[in-house]
Amino acid sequence: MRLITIGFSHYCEKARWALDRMGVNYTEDSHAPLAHYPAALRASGQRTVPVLVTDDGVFADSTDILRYVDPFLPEAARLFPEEEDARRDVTDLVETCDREIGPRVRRWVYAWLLGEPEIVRPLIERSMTDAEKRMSPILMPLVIAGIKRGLKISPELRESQFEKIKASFVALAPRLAGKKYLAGDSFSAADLALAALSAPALGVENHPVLHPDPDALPAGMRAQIEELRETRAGQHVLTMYRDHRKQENSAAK
Ligand SMILES: N[C@@H](CCC(=O)N[C@@H](CS)C(=O)NCC(=O)O)C(=O)O
Repeated sequence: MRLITIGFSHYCEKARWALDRMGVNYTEDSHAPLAHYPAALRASGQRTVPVLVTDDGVFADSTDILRYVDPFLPEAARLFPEEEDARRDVTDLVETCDREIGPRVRRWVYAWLLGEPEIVRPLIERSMTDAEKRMSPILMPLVIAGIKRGLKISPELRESQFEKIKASFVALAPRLAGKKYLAGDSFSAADLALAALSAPALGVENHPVLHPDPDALPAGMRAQIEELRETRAGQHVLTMYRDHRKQENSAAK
C-alpha cells in the first residue's frame, strides 16, 4: 500500500495512525504542499491528500481510509462500532472534527508559523521528496506564498482561530465528563480524528512527524498551546497520543 501525503499534514496523520494501527507495511510518499498535486491527481484525480493506493482501490479522503482499514483490525480494536446508532454517533463526531477542528488548527498554525522561516522551512523540507529538496530554493518561497494566499493567512487568525478551536473543545467537553472516550467505552475513530487533527495545537508527545521545540515557538503561540492543553478535550488528545498512538510500522519520516 502507498500513502500519498504532505508529511506534516494533520489529515495525513489521521490516515497514517489508522494504517499504523492495522500494523501493515506501507510506504509513505510524502511531498511538500503544492508539489503533492501531481502524485495526488495521478492517483485519485483529486488535489487533496491523504490518498491511499491499495489493491482494493484508491481512497482519497482520510475518513474513507479509516473505513477501509477498519475491517482489517481485530474486533476489539475497530474504529467504528457495529451497532447503527453508535456508528452514526462516531461518524458525526468524526465529521465535526474534519469540518471544524481540522481547518481551524491548520489556519492557526500557519498564522503563527508562516512568518517564522527557521521553524516552517525545516518542517516543509522534511516532507519533501529528494527531488523537491533539490529544488527547495525555488520551491520553498512558492509553497509559502501559495499557502498564505490559498488559505488567506493573516496575523489576526492567531487569535480568531484560537478562539474557534477553544469553542470546539468546549463543545466536546461534556461528552468527556467522567469518561475515557468520546463515544462508547473504547477508542474509536472519533478519538483518533480529534487527536490527529488537534495535535499541532497541543504539542503532543509521541507524534511521528511533529517534534517542535516548544522553546523555539513564538511566546504567544506557546501560551495558547498551554491554555488548550489545560482543557478537558486537550487533556484527552494528550492521553490518546500517549496510550493509543502505536507507530511501530509508521512510514513517517
Ligand atoms: N476531506 C479531506 C481533507 C484533506 C485536506 O484538507 N488535505 C489538505 C492537506 S491538510 C490538502 O491536501 N490540501 C491541498 C489542497 O486543498 O489543494 C480528508 O479528510 O482527507
